Amino acid sequence: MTALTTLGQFIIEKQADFPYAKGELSRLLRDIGIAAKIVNREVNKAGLMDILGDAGSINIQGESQKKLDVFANEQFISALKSGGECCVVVSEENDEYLYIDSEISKDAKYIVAMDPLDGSSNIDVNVSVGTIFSIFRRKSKAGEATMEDALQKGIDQVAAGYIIYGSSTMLVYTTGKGVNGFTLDPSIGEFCLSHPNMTIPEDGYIYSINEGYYTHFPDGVKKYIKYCQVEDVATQRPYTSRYTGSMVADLHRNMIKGGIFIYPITAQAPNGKLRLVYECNPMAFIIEQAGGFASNGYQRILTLDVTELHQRSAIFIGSANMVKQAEEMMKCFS
Ligand code: AFP
Repeated sequence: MTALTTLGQFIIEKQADFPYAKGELSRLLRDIGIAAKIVNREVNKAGLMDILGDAGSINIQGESQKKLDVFANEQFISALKSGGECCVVVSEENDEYLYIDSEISKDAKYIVAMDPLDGSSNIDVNVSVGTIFSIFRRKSKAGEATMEDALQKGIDQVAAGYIIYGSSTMLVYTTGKGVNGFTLDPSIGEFCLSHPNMTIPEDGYIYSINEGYYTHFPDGVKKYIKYCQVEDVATQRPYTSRYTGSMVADLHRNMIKGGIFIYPITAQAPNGKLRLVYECNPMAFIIEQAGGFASNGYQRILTLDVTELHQRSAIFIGSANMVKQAEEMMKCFS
């Protein structure tokens, strides 16, 4: 029997990878892990409790918030506040960034951007949802953190991860030295290392896109979808189509099995739907660390300029060869 490694043990062991680190990032990741367990408990109870339905408020994207979104947002913020290693939180649920003005946090080194409960429209129907997080070092030296601290390019992330609340709950993260996945063992209440050194196959046979919007897609995307559907024995086409409406679930599956996830610009969403800071950038960092690639169709996601907290972007992400091929087809029509 192999020895069990908990997330806490793993984080401490990996601190040696950063000889000058003083343990702040480790503590920050541990705080996120604790909040994830609390959110997991509530997500699991969602079908039982009178917790479904709109909380009544509308977030900056004009979307109605579910109560569990609000709950998850509060839990992560509260864990980050009490941990003291994060001075700014950018969240999908908050219009502005939140500067943590407490004695222990105000000079903390790290910024956290997050989507506390992504895919939340799936909660009502018991389909997987997820949390996505991204961690940066602050640029300003001390005192109140600035907008510049919050608006950093994806390439400057020091860590990123996601939690998938699925048939089992997993936390997957990277600190720029590969990707590791931990499955929550409910009997001991610990995330345990279950997927060490995760890698995404270079080629895949799954494509994930909301084909209902086909007529509104750019021609390059239409061409790529047709390519996926054409029969060809040599390349094992037609590919399989899988799309849950929960990015974390779709990307997690594609990371393990190989595949591409696309959310392009559409006629209705001319800049794309997904958010660069707390959806595209963290997922791009994780997938690249696993050996895959992420693009907006023309440019690597991690190098895109960030000008707004809730900026949107198109995304093509997954197995490197699939994303490169989709990019080639986009170029044909640009
Ligand atoms: P919600 O959090 O509003 O459910 O959005 C989920 C999401 O951001 C992402 O997880 C999905 O892949 C994508 O939007 C689904 O969008 P469509 O319903 O337009 O396909």
